[in-house]
Amino acid sequence: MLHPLHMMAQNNDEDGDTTVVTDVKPKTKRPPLYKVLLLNDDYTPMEFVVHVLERFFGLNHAQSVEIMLTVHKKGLAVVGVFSHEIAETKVAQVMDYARRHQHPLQCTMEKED
Ligand code: TYC
Repeated sequence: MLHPLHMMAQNNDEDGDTTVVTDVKPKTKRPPLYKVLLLNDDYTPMEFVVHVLERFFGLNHAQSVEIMLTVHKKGLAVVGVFSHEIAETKVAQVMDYARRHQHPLQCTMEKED
């Protein structure tokens, strides 16, 4: 398959003996973004979740308490939106940190629409 930059439409003119080459608009595709989600559970202490949000997502204390309470009440919340690589790193950092502290906290990622 041709790269979009190299694609051209070839149109025959009136005479039918000349090929007019028309550039096709280059279609740039920005990479998809991913939501990082935090899931509720019955055991992870609220203060630990607040600490995780401050430590790995650069949120201040008030923002972290607010998101933690949203997760606690609604079951989950989006904690940030990132490129695939950054989202994967955040999820791995949170999962590893929770495991090391023996908390069942779950963090996952989902492609944005
Ligand atoms: N539900 C937990 C509790 O009552 C607190 C909690 C909040 C746990 C957010 C996980 O992602 C979470 N201790």
